[in-house]
Formats: sequence, structure tokens, C-alpha cells
Amino acid sequence: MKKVITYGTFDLLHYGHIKLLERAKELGDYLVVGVTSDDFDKRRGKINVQQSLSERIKSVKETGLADEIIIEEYEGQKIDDIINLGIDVFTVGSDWKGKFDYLNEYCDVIYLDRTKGISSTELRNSKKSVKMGVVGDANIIKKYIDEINYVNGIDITSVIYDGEQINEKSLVENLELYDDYFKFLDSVDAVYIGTNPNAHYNLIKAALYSKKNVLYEPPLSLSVDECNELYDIAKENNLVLMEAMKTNYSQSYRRLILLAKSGVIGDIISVDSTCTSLSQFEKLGEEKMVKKQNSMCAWGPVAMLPVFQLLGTDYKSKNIVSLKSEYDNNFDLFTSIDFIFDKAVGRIKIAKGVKSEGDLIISGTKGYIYVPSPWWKTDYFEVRYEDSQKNKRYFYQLDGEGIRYELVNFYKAITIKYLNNFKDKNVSLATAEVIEDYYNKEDIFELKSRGDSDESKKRVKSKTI
Ligand code: C2G
Repeated sequence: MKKVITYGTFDLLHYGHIKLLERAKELGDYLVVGVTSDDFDKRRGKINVQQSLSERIKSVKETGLADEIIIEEYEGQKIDDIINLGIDVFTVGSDWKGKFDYLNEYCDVIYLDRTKGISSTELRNSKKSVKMGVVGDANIIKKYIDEINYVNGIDITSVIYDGEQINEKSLVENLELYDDYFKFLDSVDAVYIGTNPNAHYNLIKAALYSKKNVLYEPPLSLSVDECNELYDIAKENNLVLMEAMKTNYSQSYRRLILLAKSGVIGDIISVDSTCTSLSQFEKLGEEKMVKKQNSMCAWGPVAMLPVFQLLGTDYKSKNIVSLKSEYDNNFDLFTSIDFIFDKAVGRIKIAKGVKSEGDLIISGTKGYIYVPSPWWKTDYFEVRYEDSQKNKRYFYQLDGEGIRYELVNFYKAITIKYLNNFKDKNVSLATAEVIEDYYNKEDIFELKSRGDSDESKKRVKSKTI
């Protein structure tokens, strides 16, 4: 019996795929089809696959052409499969010509002509394209323009600047630049709001009332009531209101949360997360820096994410310690918060005017998870035990800081009304509540600035003498 094998994603199974399978079958007596796993596709850069692995397997099965279906999960698996399944012929479309010649050592390799005029990418793109507008500064807009290239079905068409403008003409030549927010809204189906959080409530409310889907940089708003109102408007109008939290869409972060929840480190007793950035501060100096986002808004939502996702939002008390700028009492140079739960404690340290190690440590009764700095965009983490022989390291590919994954999810949420977002509303609301308390100065202990203390005054004095 002559055994043939072929591989593919087979997303939105089409005529080209079927032709390929038919011709593959004709090359022998028994056809094995390897369908790529979601993880394997992501690792090889295919992030836009629309159907799940089981849907894709079902479609291949329904062709009736495959005698056996296997899952392709890792680089190099083809060699294993050919040896283990006793394969005589490996075949694939001519778009791969030359790429699999190395398999000649194990079996015959045949490239079949690719069917012209049809592809999964075209099918994905032919679905209604979502036009997206971006509100933000040059830095943010550039990142999103870059990342949108990796995502099918969604395009950035309109821009409103909030802050510096993009200088490179080539980047903006296909974009419509607006001053008027309502005209801008009219030109798009969805918006990304990357402004200072003070402006979020009004911008997001107007977008939702104009029936636009919204992707926003957290926090949603600076007050819990406003957040709830925005959620309600989105729900009433069947619109997507999604947080642009890159970390939450990165595979590494998602996997570590699931792993921690699955009990590999026993009961979770503490979550310590630190996020700091000093570079802008050093460049601008404190006086100018206070006009930018404070530590609480810039880092608070990210730092609180693992605490609330792992320990829940039902903490018994919190203790905020903050060092404020002498130029603006709402600008925290540094803030640390302890969240006390019944059975655990969560600690965050966030800063734009103080530097620390940006790692994440989740401590449990059997071991701990260590995510090295900068944990919010990490591609690996370690599970560590008392007996270091048992330690395990986990690596995941992280492309584009996670923005492309976030955009794929936003697109899916809009088109198939499916929000693959394990950050629930409670986490966003709990975060908003902390930020609101911070602005209302509730439960806050303010550190004296170094200039205020008698000790430091003495020190300064003695130095000048
Ligand atoms: N195909 C074709 N004609 C088309 C489109 C696709 O003959 N118009 C073939 C491809 O050449 C491939 C198979 O159909 O042999 C599956 O295509 P995809 O689902 O795009 O999978 P691909 O990314 O090519 O994966 O390990 C994975 C394999 O290497 C191929």
C-alpha cells in the first residue's frame, strides 16, 4: 500500500484545498492529512486563521478524501510522521516549492500545482473590511499602523492627533486626517482611543452613540459610574467595547495565568507585580513630565491585571502609598498598593519617576512562578520549586508586543461577536475603583517628598556647607 501525506491549515476550506487533496489522494492508496494546530500556526506567523482546529478538521473530514487526519504541532514533526506512519510520498502545493526538499531523504517529495485565483487570505479579506480610526499621538498611531498589516479584514483609515504628529509623509499618505471628532467618527466602523484617560469618557460615549465599536487604552474612565454607563451603552447597542491591553492578549501571559490557576504552584498566597518606566521622565524632567499620564493611569491597569485575575476582585482592604510630584498633586512619581484578601495578598509597585525591577512573582504553597522584567511583554517564564530539579521554563513567541493579537481579537469580536477576553468586566471595574479612590485620596498614605523632610533638608544643608 502506497501511503501519501500532506499538510495544511485548511482555513475556510475552499476549492483550491479540495483539488489539492484530490490530487494527493491519487498519488497513492492511503491519504494522511496533517492539520496544523492553532499554536503551530501562530508560531509560524499565521495569526489570522478564522476557524478553530476542530472546525478545520471537520471540514477536511467532510471531503471524504482523508483516510487519516493527524494534527501538526511542532517544527520538524513532518520527519517524525513520515518515519512513524511509514509514508511513501510527501506532497504539498507548489507555493512551497523547494522548501521541503530536505524530506527527500525519507520519502518522495512531490509539489502539486497550486490552484490559481483562490486562497484563504482572499476569502478572509473579502469578508467586509472594518475601517478603523485612531485617536492618539504619533508614537501610538505608528505602532498601530505597523501592526494592522498583520491582521486581515481591518484597516486604519482615519486619524485624529492627540499630541505629536507623524512626520514621515509616506506613513500618513493613505490616511484621512481629521480635526472634527464627529466627522472622524462618521468615516469609520470602529475606533481606537489612545488618549489621556481624562478624555476617555466623552470620546468613548460619543463613539458608542455613533454606533462605533471601541478599542480603548485602559482605564476605561476615571470613575466606576462612568465605566458602568459606558458598558451599558455598548451592550444596548450591541457594540464591542474592548480594552487595548496588549499583555492580556500575549500567549505567554495567558498561559502563565492558566498554569497558575491549574494548581502547579499550589494555593496562590501572593502576587507581586512591578511596572516602572523612567526614560521619558529622564528626558523631559519632572516639570514637563507631570503633563503626561501619571504612574497610576499608565501602569496601574497592567500591574493590577494579574492580581485581580488570580486573586479575584473581592479584596477586604487596600493600602495605597504614594509619592506625589511637587508640581502636581495628582501625578504620582511612585505608588505601591497592597490588596488584602481573605487568603492572599496582592502587591503592586508602579512608577514613572522611580525605577525598580519590573518582574512578576506569583507565590504558592508548592512553588512560585517567576516572570522576568519586563513581565508585561515577556516571552518566557519559569515555574520554580524548592527542589530546583523540578523547575520548568516556558517559552512563547511574542510578536509586535502583542498588539497584533489584540487587533485580531478586536476584529473577531466585531465580525463574529465573540470576545475572547478572559479579562472580565469585574477586573476592569475593580481597576477603575482603585484609580477613582486614588484621585479621591481615599486610603492613601502620601510619602513626603525628599525635599519636605527635616532629615533631607539637613542633608541638603550639610552638603551645601
Ligand atoms: N493550496 C492550493 N491551491 C490554493 C490554495 C492552497 O493548492 N489556491 C494548497 C497549499 O499549497 C497547501 C494546501 O492547499 O498544500 C493547504 O494550504 P494552507 O491551508 O494554506 O496551508 P499551508 O500554510 O500551505 O500549510 O505545515 C503546513 C504546510 O506546510 C502547508
